[in-house]
Amino acid sequence: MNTASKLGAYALGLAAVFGGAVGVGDIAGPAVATVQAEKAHGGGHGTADTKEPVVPGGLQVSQGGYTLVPEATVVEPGEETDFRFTVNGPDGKPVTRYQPLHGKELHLIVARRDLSGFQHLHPTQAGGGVWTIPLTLPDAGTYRFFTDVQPEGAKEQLTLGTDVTAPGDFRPLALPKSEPVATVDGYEVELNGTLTPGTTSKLVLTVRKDGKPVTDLEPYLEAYGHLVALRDRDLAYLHVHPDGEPGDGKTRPGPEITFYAEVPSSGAYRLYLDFQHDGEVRTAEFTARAGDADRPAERPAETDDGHGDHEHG
Ligand SMILES: [Cu+2]
Repeated sequence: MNTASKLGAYALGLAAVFGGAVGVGDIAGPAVATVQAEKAHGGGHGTADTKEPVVPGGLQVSQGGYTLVPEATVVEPGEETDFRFTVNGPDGKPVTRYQPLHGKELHLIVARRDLSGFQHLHPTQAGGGVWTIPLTLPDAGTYRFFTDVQPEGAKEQLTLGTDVTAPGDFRPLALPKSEPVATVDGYEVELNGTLTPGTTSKLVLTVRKDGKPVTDLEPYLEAYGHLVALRDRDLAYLHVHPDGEPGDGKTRPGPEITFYAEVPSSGAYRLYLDFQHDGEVRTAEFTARAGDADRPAERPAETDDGHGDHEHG
């Protein structure tokens, strides 16, 4: 059974908006679907059991005939700009019609390439297929922009990615150490579960405030939590939705949010959990490691002299 169908089983009924192959926790899904679609196009359809090499989402600016076209790829740091872009279709023209994904036609995720400065934004259409969003890149550096979209007529959901640079001097931040509890605005979020490359891993995030479990999380974009994972060093992208939805009669509004995620390789990932409580969306961030290979990927946070990749002894 290949990755897409395995995850499809988990995704049944809860991620239909993302399309069957994308599903829950499926960094590999879109690429697998692409491979299969190409095979189908070439006349073969029956090789679903063959494990194909998979390109994770977000690494390409153009995929399946659709291309992310930013109006500018240089943005002054610390200043609000009107960031504009289009997604151009196979005919070269901006796409104007999209299938909503979790209540929005387009999700824009921004992170600096050192995995700091995460933003999850929802641009609006300005007409003619042009998307616009007031955006501030707080500090200098190169940022990765991801758009989650499903253009009408596209076979699947796509995550297109482009670099945008905020010019100036900057020092990359070390990847924070892997800690089970993240704190944001007085909330503590605890991460339980282990990412195992190539298999579906259960992650449970527990939200507390002042030491007490939060049991009245609010739906945000049709879910109690959204989890984005970015792979350290190349920013391969994974967007996971929880197991269960608000209003399904069994999913509780906290304190636990359960995700099923599959990461494509060992190494370090930065996880960003968006959750809403008391009318505000907050992001809890974690560093998580998948597998044991590639240990040097975890750059020491405090005592680092910038040469954390050296192994002694
Ligand atoms: Cu979004």
